[in-house]
Amino acid sequence: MITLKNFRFSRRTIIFLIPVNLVFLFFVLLYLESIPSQHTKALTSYFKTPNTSPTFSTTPPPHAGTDSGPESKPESELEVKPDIEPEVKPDVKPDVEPEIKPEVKPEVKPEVKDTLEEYGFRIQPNDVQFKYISDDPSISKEDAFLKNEKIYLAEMAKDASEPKDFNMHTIRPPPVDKIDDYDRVSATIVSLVRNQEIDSITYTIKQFETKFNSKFQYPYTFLNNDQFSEEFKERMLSLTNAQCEFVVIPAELWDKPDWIDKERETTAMKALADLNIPYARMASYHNMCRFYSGKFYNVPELQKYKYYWRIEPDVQFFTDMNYDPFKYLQNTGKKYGFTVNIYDIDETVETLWPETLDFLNKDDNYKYVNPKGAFQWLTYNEQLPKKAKVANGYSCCHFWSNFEIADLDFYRGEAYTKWMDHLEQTGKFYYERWGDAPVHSVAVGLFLDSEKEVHWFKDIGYVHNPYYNCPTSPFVEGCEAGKFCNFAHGNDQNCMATWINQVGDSLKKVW
Ligand SMILES: Nc1nc2c(ncn2[C@@H]2O[C@H](COP(=O)(O)OP(=O)(O)O)[C@@H](O)[C@H]2O)c(=O)[nH]1
Ligand SMILES: [Mg+2]
Repeated sequence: MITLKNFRFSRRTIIFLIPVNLVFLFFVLLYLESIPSQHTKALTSYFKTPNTSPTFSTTPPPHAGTDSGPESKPESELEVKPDIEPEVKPDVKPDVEPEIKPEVKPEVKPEVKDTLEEYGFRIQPNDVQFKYISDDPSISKEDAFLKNEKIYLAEMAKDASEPKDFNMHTIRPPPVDKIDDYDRVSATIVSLVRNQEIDSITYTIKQFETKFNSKFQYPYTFLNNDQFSEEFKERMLSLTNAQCEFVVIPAELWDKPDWIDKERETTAMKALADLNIPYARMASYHNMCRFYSGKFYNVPELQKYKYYWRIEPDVQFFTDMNYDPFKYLQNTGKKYGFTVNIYDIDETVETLWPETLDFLNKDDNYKYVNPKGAFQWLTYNEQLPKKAKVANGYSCCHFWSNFEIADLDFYRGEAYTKWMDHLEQTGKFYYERWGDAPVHSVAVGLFLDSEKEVHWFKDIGYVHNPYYNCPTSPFVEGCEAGKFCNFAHGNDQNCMATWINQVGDSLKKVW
């Protein structure tokens, strides 16, 4: 029988049992410890499941509250569980870049009222005004002219080989054998022309091809209010390897509207003719001006293009172009490019400026005015003060639109479209003789940033008789640097110095 004595553990048994117990105890403790952390893990994985709310959900899992343990705690406590991290949403950017709205608000000056006296403009709802601020109010027109001529000649004496504000090496012409593969911008060379101008447009295109387009082969769009003759088409096709489109302008974009008052028109034409205003009585010239002002960018065949270069019969190009000016505009964000800057005949635009101000002071149209506009250039009145007087505050300075390289979307935009609707309903393309050049220029001066969006193609030597842009440049041949007019008495028609003053130091970044 087993006696108590017999039951006593032998020393060997005790030595064996101690580690066994310790191991058992260890596992028991480990198990007890593991219970809450498993619950926590379950809860954590619930909150991290992909279909839960993107923000940290306070909704307990379906089984919460039925079990004992952490899940049955109040929701507020669940919310602050330290090891439950809210789902971190990856920084997913929307596919569509957020639209960057152009700044249309006027610069905020401490005293808005002072801007008219200090800076020459006030741009507020139903209160848009412009005023020329002179630094020498008593200057005579003769002295103003001499001062401006000096500014112009000094500027033209500087080298103007190429613009400096862009890496021109990236927009060079393609190698001759790669021209078919050239990655062209959406652009066309535009010319409104009549069949009888076949020789004078041939003269233009021959040079234009030599100096520029044979290297790039941008397509031509010839526009006419009549059918182009076969002879005309064949001749143009023989001058270029580029594509040519011959377009008859739809009558509604060309013809004078029916509602124009014939009597008023005839009286106005006679009044202008009496002043020896060129083309005063020429109905087709009025149509042309209206078409180039407010219609040409709506021609169906031009819808596929964003940029255009306008050329005219009988002009001359003097610069051997070694870069793509459309790509230059596109890459710099510029919208309007010009070469010649002159005064218009004031009697032809007597009410263009007042009508424009009427528009800007209507509804919320003030918002279309770009606070960086060329207001001082638009209102300058010292060199030819009679101009600004007759034109009711408009200097008559304008970019000569027989040369233009520009962005068609500028005209297609809201500001230009609405303003053009306003001008159109006045009928004054017929009751006065508003030209497309002052019309484009007033819009450029009001709606664009004069320093960033308007470009003087100073490097492009050009003449439309009698006015020149002739730069100092190794790429120019055939004109005299700095020459402005074929007749000395026409030099006072130059408005470029006012533009140079307007854009100030920004010109130094380009030239
Ligand atoms: N198809 C067509 N083109 C015209 C008409 N009148 C003018 N043009 C063109 O419009 C542009 C400006 O006319 P232009 O006579 O040169 O005017 P200016 O430069 O102001 O003297 C030129 O390209 C002309 O060929 C017209 O009645 N029909
Ligand atoms: Mg012309």
